[in-house]
Amino acid sequence: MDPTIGAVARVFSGIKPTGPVTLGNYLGALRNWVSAQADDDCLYCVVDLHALTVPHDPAELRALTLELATVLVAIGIDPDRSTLFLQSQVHEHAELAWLMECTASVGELRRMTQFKEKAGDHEFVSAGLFTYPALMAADILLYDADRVPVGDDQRQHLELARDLATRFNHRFGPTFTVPEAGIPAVAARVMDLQDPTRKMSKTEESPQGVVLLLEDPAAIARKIRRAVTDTGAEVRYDPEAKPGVSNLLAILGAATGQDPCVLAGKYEQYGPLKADCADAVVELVRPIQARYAELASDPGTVAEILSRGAGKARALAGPVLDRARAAVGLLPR
Ligand code: AQP
Repeated sequence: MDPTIGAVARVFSGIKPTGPVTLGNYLGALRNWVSAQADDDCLYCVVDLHALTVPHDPAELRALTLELATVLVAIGIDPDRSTLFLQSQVHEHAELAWLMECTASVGELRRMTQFKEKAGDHEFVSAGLFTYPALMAADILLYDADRVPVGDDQRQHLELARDLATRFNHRFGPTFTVPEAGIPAVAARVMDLQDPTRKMSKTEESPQGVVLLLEDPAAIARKIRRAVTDTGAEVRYDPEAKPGVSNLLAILGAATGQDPCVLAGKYEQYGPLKADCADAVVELVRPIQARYAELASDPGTVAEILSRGAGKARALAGPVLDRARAAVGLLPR
């Protein structure tokens, strides 16, 4: 018998406080964070160190960090079941990141498409943006995570984390668990409503194309009703040929637990699809917004949850970091 059958898996994932949480973040990753809690041992992290890789305003970062942690509790991350914490409050992340930077090659970091997209032709590109995937690998490996629920855009970084764990284990002896990516079958990459060939993003300057989880429901419905669709009137799930309609079908499917291909058969025109999609998303966000309003009125509660979470995370991360330090030949502290 497979000894892992019935065993509790360790799950880890993180989100950057770079902007207000989008529907893409929620459908692609966060709702799977919530469902994983039923069976698994979960750690969830607001990865604030990652937010420093791009230009930012310190006061805004503080506000976004607290807002994001509050959103995570509002969507259903249960601090009594899962460990919820801030990356910067567990210093082991930064220290293991150095070991990962020394395990990764410049060539493989250079191949990361997110680095190329974010670096673009900006005059200033931080070294941190380049080494970001090494920090992300450290985040995951510090907790012996078996599974990492992420959206499709993080697939390449996750693959790198697996490669680094495998390389480290090969060079220095068994040290890290090699994690699997948990990418959802539906809505793994929610696209911008105004440009469905581009990912919906927190930091994208596309006010009409990005749906925010905490946005006024009437504004959400308006954006979805005005989403760019494709030429031809046929409703078909075909992300290549019909990216706009397929995006709406994926959003509606994810929001209502239905298969986008099956859903497509129920519509003959774009209008009713947009109307149903708007209603479904509004229903999805309503209870989250109500819970968020309650929690935000008492910021002390979330601060206490984060402090407790950091304590629990440190207790797990410390021994793993010590294991990695010893493996590479660093003397004990
Ligand atoms: N559009 C998306 N569709 C599905 N999943 C998505 N995710 C992000 N955008 C989509 C998933 O959300 C989780 C948290 O993302 P992140 O904060 O780690 O950074 P990101 O992937 O770079 O997301 P953003 O929103 O695009 O942030 P910025 O603008 O700061 O780069 C991840 O699991 C991600 O896959």
